[in-house]
Amino acid sequence: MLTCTLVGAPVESGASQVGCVMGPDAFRTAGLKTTIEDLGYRVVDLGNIVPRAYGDAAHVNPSIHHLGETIGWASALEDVAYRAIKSSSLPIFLGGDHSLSIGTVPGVARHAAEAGREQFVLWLDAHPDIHTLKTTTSGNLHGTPVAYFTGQEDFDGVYPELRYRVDPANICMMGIRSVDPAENEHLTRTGIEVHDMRAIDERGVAGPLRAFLERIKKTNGVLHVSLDVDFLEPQIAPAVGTTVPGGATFREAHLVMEMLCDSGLVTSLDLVELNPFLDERGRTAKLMVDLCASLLGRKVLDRPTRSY
Ligand code: 6HN
Ligand code: MN
Ligand code: MN
Ligand code: MN
Repeated sequence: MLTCTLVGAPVESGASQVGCVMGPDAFRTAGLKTTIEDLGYRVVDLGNIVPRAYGDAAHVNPSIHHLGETIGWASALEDVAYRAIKSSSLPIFLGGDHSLSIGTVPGVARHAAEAGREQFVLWLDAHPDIHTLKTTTSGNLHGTPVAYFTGQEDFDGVYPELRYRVDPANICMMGIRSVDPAENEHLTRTGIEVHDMRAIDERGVAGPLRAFLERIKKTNGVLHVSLDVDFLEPQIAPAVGTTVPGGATFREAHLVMEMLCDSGLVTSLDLVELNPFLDERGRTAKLMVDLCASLLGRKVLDRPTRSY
């Protein structure tokens, strides 16, 4: 039986609004564990982890806040992510804000490197989260994970030493619709594949995703999926502090999950930015659990798996 490990990471130091601290427990209340068990998995819930001991950390960019705390979380998460992916078929990291990926992505990338596989990342988000410490103007560190784990300079000696970076050529972003000017430059410089909402309006999600999955299959790579609640249209997913209109629809999001399931390539998952304080009767938490179910094999009809 395949084992799925749930890791709660109630980090909210990377966001400007409080509330993500309640995220992991809201996923549990929405029935994540039994939903996954009903799909035939053994589920181990490791509970909520705590950050490494941290002190005050300062940076020349005065807008940055909660630097020490966010690094404390990242360092604990890198370790737990590595151990969780080593011991199970699918770790799911329950955020917490998106600064969680500062730890989870390098942690799973270490496992991939040791297995001689290439690490790929699918970033489902309204934002590219590719600020460096110099370029962030909000100072919210959930806007920085992609710049860090692709090895952009300027994190050296501040964030944990990056031993396992992800090649920008192995990243695909979908749902993007809010990009700061400096992030635009970083995206151009790194050449990361971005399917913004304009592109999805024109081409849909299936074509670009199929091409990315084929690329992963060809290199025998492994795939980490990072799902930010704000990837979704705020009318169906209001529980996030950084809503941007014009997000993925219910069907677009499910199709992404169903294709990911059929691909068999997903080896780890972040569910991030859920802020239960902003939810309406738990509907966002429930939708995220349903998306997770689609990713893990819930089907509309029992028919042979389609190959993507
Ligand atoms: N997220 N680019 C904006 C900032 O503050 O740097 C938004 C970041 C959003 C972060 O979506 O995880
Ligand atoms: Mn494993
Ligand atoms: Mn994000
Ligand atoms: Mn976002």
